[in-house]
Amino acid sequence: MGEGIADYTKFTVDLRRHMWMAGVEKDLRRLIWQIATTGKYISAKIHESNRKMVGVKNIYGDDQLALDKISDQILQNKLANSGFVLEYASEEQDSVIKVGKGDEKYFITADPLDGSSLVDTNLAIGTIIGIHRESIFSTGRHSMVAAMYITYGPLITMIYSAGKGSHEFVLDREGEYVLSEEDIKLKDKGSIYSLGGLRRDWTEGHLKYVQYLDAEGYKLRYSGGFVPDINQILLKRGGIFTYPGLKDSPKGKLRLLFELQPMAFICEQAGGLATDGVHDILSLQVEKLDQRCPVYIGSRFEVEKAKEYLSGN
Ligand code: AFP
Repeated sequence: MGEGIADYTKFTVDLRRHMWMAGVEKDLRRLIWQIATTGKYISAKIHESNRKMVGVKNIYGDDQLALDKISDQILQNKLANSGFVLEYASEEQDSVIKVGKGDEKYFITADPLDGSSLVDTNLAIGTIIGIHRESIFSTGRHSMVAAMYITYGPLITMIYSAGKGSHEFVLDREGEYVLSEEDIKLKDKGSIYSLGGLRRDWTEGHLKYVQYLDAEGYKLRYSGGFVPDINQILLKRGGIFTYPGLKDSPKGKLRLLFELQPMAFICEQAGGLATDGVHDILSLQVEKLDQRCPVYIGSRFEVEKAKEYLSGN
C-alpha cells in the first residue's frame, strides 16, 4: 500500500470510491459526483459548438458565448434535481437562484465555463465550482466545505477537495472519473509564473515583484484561461499565478466568489497559499456577487514574497 488512500497497484480508483475511502460525508459525495458528471455534458456541448456569439452581455459587460449559457443551464438543472442544493449562484446570472425546496444543505457557486473566449483557439477551458454549507455572503473560510474544477483540454480532468487534500481524476473512455494524482502537494517554491494584466498597468510594487521573479529565472506560463493556468501550477507542483490590482482597476479582474474562492480552497489543501496581496482569499468577506479582487496564488514562498513587495518592504 502506498502512502495515500489508494493502492494503485491493485485497482483503479474511481471518484465515488475515492471519496468514500477518504471519508467524505455521504451527501457531499453524491453532490460532488453529480457535478462531476455534468462535465461530460458540458464537454459534449463544447464539441458540437459552432462558436457563435449570442450577442448579449452578462452583468460584467462581457459578451456571452452560447456555450456559457448552455453550460450554466446544464449545471442549474442538474443541481435543481440533485436534492442537495438550496441556492445556485452563477457567474452567468445576476442574482442567486433558489433551486431547492427549502431543506437542502448546500449553496453552490459556479463559473460554468471559464475562459470560453479561448474556445475558438482550441485552448483548454474549465468549470469552477464552490460548495458552501452556509450562505455565500460570508467568508470562504466560514462557508466553504468543498471545491472542484473540471478542465476541458486534450483530456477531461477534475480536481476536487472536500477538505481532505486535493485530488485529480481523469475521465476515462468508459465515462468514469479515475484517480490519477492523489493528495497533490505543492513545493514551497516553484519555478513558473503566470502573470495576468498588462505590464504597463501594473503598480510599482507588483512590477518590482515580477522583476524579482525574472531575476530568479522563473519561466512564463500563461494561457489566458484561469483553470488551465492554475492546473499547471498544481500539477507541476509549484509556482505562482497572479492577476494583480491594476493602476486603473485596483480590484483586478477575477471574481472572488466564482473563480478565486474555489481555487484558493483547492490550493490551500495542496499546501499552497492564496492572497489578495495582504489577506488570505478565504478570509475576505463576500459583499456582492460580482466582487473582484487581486490574487496571488501558488507556492508559499512566492505568495509570501509578493506580500513583501506589495507592502514596500
Ligand atoms: P473570460 O471568462 O471572459 O473568458 O475571462 C477569462 C478569465 O476570466 C480567466 O480565465 C483568465 O485568467 C483571465 O480572464 C485572463 O484575463 P486576460 O485576458 O486579461 O489575461
